[in-house]
Amino acid sequence: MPNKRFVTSKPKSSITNVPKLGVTKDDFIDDFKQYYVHLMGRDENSRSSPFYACEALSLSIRDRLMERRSNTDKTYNDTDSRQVFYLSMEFLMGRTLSNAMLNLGITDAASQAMHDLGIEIEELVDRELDAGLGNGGLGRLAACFIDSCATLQLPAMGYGLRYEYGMFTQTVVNGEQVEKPDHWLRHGNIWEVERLEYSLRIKLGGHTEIQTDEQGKQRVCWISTQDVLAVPFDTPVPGFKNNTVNTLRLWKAVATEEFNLDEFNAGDYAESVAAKVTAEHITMVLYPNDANENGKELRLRQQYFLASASLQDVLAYWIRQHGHDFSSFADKSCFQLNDTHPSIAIAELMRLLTDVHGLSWETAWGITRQTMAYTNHTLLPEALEKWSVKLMQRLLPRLMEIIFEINAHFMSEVASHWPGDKARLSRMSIIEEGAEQQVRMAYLAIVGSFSVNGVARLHSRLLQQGLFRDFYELWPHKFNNKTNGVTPRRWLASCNPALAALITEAIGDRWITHLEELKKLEPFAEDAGFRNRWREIKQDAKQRLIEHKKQYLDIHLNPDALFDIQVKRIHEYKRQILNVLHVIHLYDRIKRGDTDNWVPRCVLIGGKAAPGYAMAKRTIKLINNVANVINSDADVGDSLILFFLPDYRVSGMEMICPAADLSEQISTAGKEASGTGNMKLMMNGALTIGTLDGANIEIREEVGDENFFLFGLTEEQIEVRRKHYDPFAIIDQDEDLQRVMHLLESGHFNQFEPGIFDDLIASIKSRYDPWMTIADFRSYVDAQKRVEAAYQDKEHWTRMSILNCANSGKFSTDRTIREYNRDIWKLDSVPVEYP
Ligand code: 26W
Repeated sequence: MPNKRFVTSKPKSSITNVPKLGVTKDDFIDDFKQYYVHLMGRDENSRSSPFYACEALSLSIRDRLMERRSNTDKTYNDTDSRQVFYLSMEFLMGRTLSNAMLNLGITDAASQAMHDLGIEIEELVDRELDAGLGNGGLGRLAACFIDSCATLQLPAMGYGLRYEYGMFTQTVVNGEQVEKPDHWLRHGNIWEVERLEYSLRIKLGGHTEIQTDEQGKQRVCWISTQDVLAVPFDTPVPGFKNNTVNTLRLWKAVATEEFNLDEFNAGDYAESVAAKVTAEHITMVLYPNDANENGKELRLRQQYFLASASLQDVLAYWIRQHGHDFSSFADKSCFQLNDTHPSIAIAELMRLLTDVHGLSWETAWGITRQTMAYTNHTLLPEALEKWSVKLMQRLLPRLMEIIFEINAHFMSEVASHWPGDKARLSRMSIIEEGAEQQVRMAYLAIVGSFSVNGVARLHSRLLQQGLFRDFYELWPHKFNNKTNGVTPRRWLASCNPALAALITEAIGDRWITHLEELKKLEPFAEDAGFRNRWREIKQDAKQRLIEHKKQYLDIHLNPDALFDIQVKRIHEYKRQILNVLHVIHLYDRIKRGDTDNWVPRCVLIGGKAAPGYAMAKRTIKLINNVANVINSDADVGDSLILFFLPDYRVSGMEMICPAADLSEQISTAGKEASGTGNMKLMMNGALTIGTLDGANIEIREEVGDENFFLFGLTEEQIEVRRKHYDPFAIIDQDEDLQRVMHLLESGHFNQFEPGIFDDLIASIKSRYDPWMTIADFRSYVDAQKRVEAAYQDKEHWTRMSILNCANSGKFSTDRTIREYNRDIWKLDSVPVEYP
């Protein structure tokens, strides 16, 4: 007999059937007060804390998101739609509030509500901490992708890790980078919802055993593991004014409730509790390396934790919907792997389908190869992930067995395609032989998936002809290109409202979701009145950037100068040093009095260096030292300013790109897979000075050579020149470069710090400098001269600025995602009704 108190009766009304929330100014005022006064217990009349005001507004907006999210979920369930799952170790989301208001179409109502309450909304927006759960391009791309998926009404879900500490914050002390942990969750995170009910168990360690099940079938069992719980936290991802709100699900590692009984009984209570802490380390911190794999065990734990939790989650959902019949699983699901970081998912899906759900190897492999797709983001050999077989055997013994088996099948496929070609077998093997056996994760990713793509046309071609050549010969149909993009909601509509309003006034607002419509701006480049307004908006943005920086930094910038911007991770291949060489050259010209037709410049460089990357850190020191000398030289004055912008991050770029005149995209040709900062700057009317690298090539193609400052060796020329590269001879023949090198080598920028730049100087003077900085110096300086000449003619510069924006339509992630969907995912768009 059930306990009477718990007998359930038929509900009179469903719990989830709550009245719809309004979106007028008055609705926001009511809800704001409700949260501010009742939930937070703050006094309405002494509103001293913008923090709580920000929380109260955000909570009101979150309610609207949640309502639409459950509606969206229900629609996807009811329609049993095919779905894509975007697996990424990084989602660099930045701030949420203003983007959420924009996409919900409530910016005006919410702003007016706050205004009526005596609060300026900009102040609240600026209080929000960045969710910095990524390093750079790859992580931000994931964030732009899920925005576009929601806007295109695609059933897409992001899966990632909920790091307790995101990308470190950077301060500069005595010109050097100092890293501080980014405890971004310290005041909580109101945008997420914990979903304890969907927690999952993740295995680590232990060993495998063959056991016979009730049906007499032999099965591999992975036992004696140390398990960790994966707890999901969901963040809503709204589409642009379309009622779709998708989900980003981030996993947190939590210790299981069990104690290690042996240790406990032996009296090692403290040790057994300490083991719990180890489990929770898994999602403690984001690795701050953007291009150097370092084989750390904790990183492998993170990768497996993400892959296993996400796949188990998808399978559990499948079983709730369809039972244990997996025959149409591949028709309904697709996984996109953001680089090799989550590619252990290929082996994990095999494990789950065979060991746990009892499918045959062949059936499971068929499903895996039809559902997995892999995106490569870099050609740099030092960034290609390899895991030691020994480490994998210890941490993931069952996964290692599966990878060996995948490789055995694959090697026989290669052998039958190229009979007798031993060299080919060893080149293509997923297992690299050598002093220590290693798993080549990129090869596992290619073998286990049906699609392999690069992120810009050149990059994809180089993958096919170079890095993955053998695989391309075997499976040409797998390879494709998907040129990157950025979301125009955040990177134009929201970060540059004045420019967005001018554009909308001229051509209507369809550009926000159909960015190719910006093309209609072209005729306005010939309209003097329009150009004037365009210039004013740029000028205001510069002023705003200056005022903003002044709050935190001792900075003096000249708003009438050309704003010359290079913001991105600090890396030798991105050649921030080439930029500095040019600045030193300009300084030298001023000192020599060679200043006819001078164009005043503010050169702003920002970016983080991986904490273990000595040369990148030394580059930051160089920028700061050169800045110190130049900025304090009375002969220089306002003619030339160099500034290092500390703690460059998503919200930083939102302030910077509206103010940029010139975008520095100066990587060694063939090294930058795509670049996406180049696109944000172009969209906001900056002109590019760049090499034929990554997406620069496509940017130039769109905007035309006459609106782009091209310089430098091509990728082919670089590879030819490399063989007989002689930087000494180049310096010898270039008087300007000699003078620059002399200033550097004489210690002019490090008078009281002798020798600190010796390694850096030696690296660019080396015949083996992989980045060949000296080779491009002359052509870079000449291109910068063309920039100056163009900037002299304000009207013409503005024309070019408008044309850059007008031709940036291709670089919307809406276009990128449409292509992913057309060629790889093949999802139907699923409109969501919101009565
Ligand atoms: C193993 C450590 C590690 C971590 C991250 C290695 C490599 C990475 C990424 C590949 C770094 C990254 O962000 N790559 C960038 O991806 C962008 C999005 O596709 C491209 O636009 C950039 O060109 C590429 O450098």
